[in-house]
Amino acid sequence: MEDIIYRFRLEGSPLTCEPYGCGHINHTFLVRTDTGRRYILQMLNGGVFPDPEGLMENVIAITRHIAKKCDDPRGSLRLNPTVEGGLYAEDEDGSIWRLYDYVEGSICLQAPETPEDFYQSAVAFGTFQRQLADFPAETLHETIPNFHNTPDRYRLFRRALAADVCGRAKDVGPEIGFVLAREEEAGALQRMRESGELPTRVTHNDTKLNNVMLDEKTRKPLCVIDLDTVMPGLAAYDFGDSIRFGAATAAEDEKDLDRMEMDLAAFETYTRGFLKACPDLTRRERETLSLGAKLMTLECGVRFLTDYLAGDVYFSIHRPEHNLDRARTQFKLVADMEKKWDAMNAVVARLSAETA
Ligand code: ADP
Ligand code: GN1
Ligand code: MG
Repeated sequence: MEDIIYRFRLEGSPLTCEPYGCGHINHTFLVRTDTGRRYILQMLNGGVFPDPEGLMENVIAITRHIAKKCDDPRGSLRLNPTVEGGLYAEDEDGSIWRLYDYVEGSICLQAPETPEDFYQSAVAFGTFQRQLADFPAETLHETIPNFHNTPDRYRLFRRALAADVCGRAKDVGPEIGFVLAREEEAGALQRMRESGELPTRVTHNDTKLNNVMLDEKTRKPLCVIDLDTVMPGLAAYDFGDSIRFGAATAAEDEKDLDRMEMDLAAFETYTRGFLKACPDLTRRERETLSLGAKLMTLECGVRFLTDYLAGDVYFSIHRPEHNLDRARTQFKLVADMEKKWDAMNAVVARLSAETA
């Protein structure tokens, strides 16, 4: 049992506390008590989040803002107080811990089981963005500076490549070539953000399918979780990262690249749900949705490859070449999106016209 659990006010006495979920960043545990209550206990990854107190201020404010707009208590993550009355606890090593209610009666998917599941995840993330449209964005802490600043991700990639601390660069020549060949295009969204061409919104920035909870019976959205990267951003980031993960025909770490493609039908399904939930996207924002899909996928691949070169210091890995396998699937997806580029844009244009 993690001792830290006793710092929180629980209903009942804790019986079990076990590692839980498939996140790559935080340490997540499922806690059960003798009354049958379940909680999610999380230790924030201090190496990833430089300002955990600022992050928790964000999470507290965002969950309160969303809870006010929902009738169902499961419509927002709910933090539980510590015995001292705070909403997070610091352990003797300086790590920050928090305790959420377990979202009961929910499912969390690693891949859509039906097109409808993926559609509902689009509604969930689109609704999340809309619920935060009146949130004061300037009060948010930037929990990871330059999170989706793709040129900055290239800068970090080049730095890891030059340092090559594990001597791995020699084995990944084709992957390095793939990244460098796309550097100019990779900066497109960042340039549009800086020029003011695209509005800044409060975005989630990590819109993987396993960061949304669906009702296990109705399979409709309950809430969006993993709020650590909620920051000002672009609609294309959230749309794009969902496509990267959920419109892929194989898992993020699939070794057989022949199985990895971007499913155009799934792309259409997600686009329909996202546009329905976020009808006020500007024309220019809609025009950049496909670009968001391609660049979020490329950026994620660059990040996995950077971490592979740096010795696997950021993402949790479960086998030696895990980050390299992940980078390769992302590059395969990007290449497939390049082939399907005109079709992707045609889907967005058609659905935009229908919802205008
Ligand atoms: P990470 O940042 O490491 O991805 P998450 O906050 O996404 O951490 O949590 C990891 C996993 O734990 C989620 O994908 C989900 O399966 C599960 N999880 C997290 N919070 C809850 C919750 N409140 N109720 C039920 N399951 C949860
Ligand atoms: C991480 O925390 P998790 O597992 O939901 C990462 C995302 C990546 C994703 C790739 C804070 O998401 O940016 O896209 O892995 N989160 C952080 O699967 O870096
Ligand atoms: Mg997560």
